[in-house]
Amino acid sequence: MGFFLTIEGCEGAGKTTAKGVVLHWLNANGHDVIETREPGGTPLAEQLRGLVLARHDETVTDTAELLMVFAARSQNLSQRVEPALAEGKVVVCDRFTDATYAYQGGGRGIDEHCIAILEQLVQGDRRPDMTLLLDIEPELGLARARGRAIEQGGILDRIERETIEFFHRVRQVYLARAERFPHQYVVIDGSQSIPEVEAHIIKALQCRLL
Ligand code: T5A
Repeated sequence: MGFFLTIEGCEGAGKTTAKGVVLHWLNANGHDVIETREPGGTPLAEQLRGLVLARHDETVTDTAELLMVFAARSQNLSQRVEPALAEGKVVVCDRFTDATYAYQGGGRGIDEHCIAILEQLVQGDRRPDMTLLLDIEPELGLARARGRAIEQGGILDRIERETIEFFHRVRQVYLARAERFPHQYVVIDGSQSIPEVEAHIIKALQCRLL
């Protein structure tokens, strides 16, 4: 019933670009699709996203950050994801709980068993059917993300300002999870050109959804 597809990767890996390719292919092949993102996806979850990414005068504890991403996830799941899957739709979600393992687990150092407890509480048995992981050296991804932020006159969010070591730990957790869950993950080299990345994404979609 339905198909739950998530897109993951470090900053600037090309997730937004990949999402465009995925949505275009799914629509062209007659699938009924909704898109969402995490943290976010509902008005309340988007407010939580704002809190997670904003820079604050007061220190945000790692635990508070973890609870905010799961609070947003609970809203997104109950209001958007589960109803769409129940109607047989394909749900395309820009980041999901693999990001929590990578950022709060790898990046912040929170014990993965604590994350697993919240995952079970919030999601029950719901897991992605397929995860496209855009893998990239953090130096290249951050250069892209920071370049775009400068182009758009924006400022870096609270997480984008983390150290390069933080993003190396994030990447290592993503790669470890891809090895552990090969039925779920498709790893795509995000340092390739956009047409090359696009070709790999389409091949992966054809394998699972044609
Ligand atoms: N978070 C999220 C947690 O900490 N815990 C969680 O549980 C969850 C769910 C969300 C933040 O929240 C954190 C992680 C994140 O820090 P986000 O907006 O989802 O933020 O993630 P970002 O990584 O910040 O998104 P970006 O927009 O920076 O990166 P993308 O989407 O991966 O990259 P994209 O496609 O926008 O591309 C960036 C630039 O590179 C170019 C694009 O044109 C663009 O300018 N580009 C390429 N250039 C050359 N070759 C390619 N192949 C290219 N692909 C893209």
